[in-house]
Amino acid sequence: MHRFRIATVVLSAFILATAVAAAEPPARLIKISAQESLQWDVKEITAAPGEKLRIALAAVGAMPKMAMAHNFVLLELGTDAQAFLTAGATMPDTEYIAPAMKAKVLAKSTFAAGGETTYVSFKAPMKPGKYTYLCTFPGHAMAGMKGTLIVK
Ligand SMILES: [Cu+2]
Repeated sequence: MHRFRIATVVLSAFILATAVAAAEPPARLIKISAQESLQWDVKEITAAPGEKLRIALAAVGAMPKMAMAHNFVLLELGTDAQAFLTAGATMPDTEYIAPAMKAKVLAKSTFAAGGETTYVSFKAPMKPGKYTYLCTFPGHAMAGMKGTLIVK
């Protein structure tokens, strides 16, 4: 009898844990299309603090990775985007992100090229504000591959 009660308690706890896990909302999927014209079609994302987001960045086109690749990098609030890009411009081995600037990166995807899609999941920062996201491939952000994540 006693053993049965323990089993019931364990089972109840398991059911409760499962229910809590199921109640957690899934990440909101945001699709961004990266064109060879160096433009993104999503230049503004609005999210709640801590909201789970999943970016799907599609590299439209057929150019080789060396010549044309795109990533999604979200920068810490108040980061000087130009200084960040300049520091990493000659560093392809670290995805054009200078090691000294690593602390400024809140989230980043790998590079995608030639029709590939790259994904990155993260939680929106808790602090409200306007966060810059951009592609670190040299020249791309300044041409138009950047946008703003508005947390409010
Ligand atoms: Cu790019």
